[in-house]
Amino acid sequence: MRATFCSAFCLYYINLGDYIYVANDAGPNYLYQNNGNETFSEIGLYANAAVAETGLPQASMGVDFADYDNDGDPDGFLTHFSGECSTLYRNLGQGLFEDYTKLVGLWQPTYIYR
Ligand SMILES: [Ca+2]
Ligand SMILES: [Ca+2]
Repeated sequence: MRATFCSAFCLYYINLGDYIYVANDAGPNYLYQNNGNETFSEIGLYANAAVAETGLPQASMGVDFADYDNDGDPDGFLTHFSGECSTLYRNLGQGLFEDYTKLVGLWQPTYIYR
């Protein structure tokens, strides 16, 4: 696995079959695909699940996967540092995702904690 930079522990394992999603504070997030031979390949950018629709990474703080649209594929929801919006990655199947944050109206940034 690649080195990560997390000011807080932001590592989550999900059961997408054979994938592990790692939410990184600083930098793109990682999506590891099981190669079936006891190794994993990092495919986050290829799968379109590493950075926001803007192409920029977000300061990820938490992640969970659930099938919000009931199509059988688990979708990813990430929270980020204050001042950034949360991100919804819709699972298109075949290990590919699309940023649906704006489409579902979740694009507004969270409030800064004071
Ligand atoms: Ca991140
Ligand atoms: Ca789904």
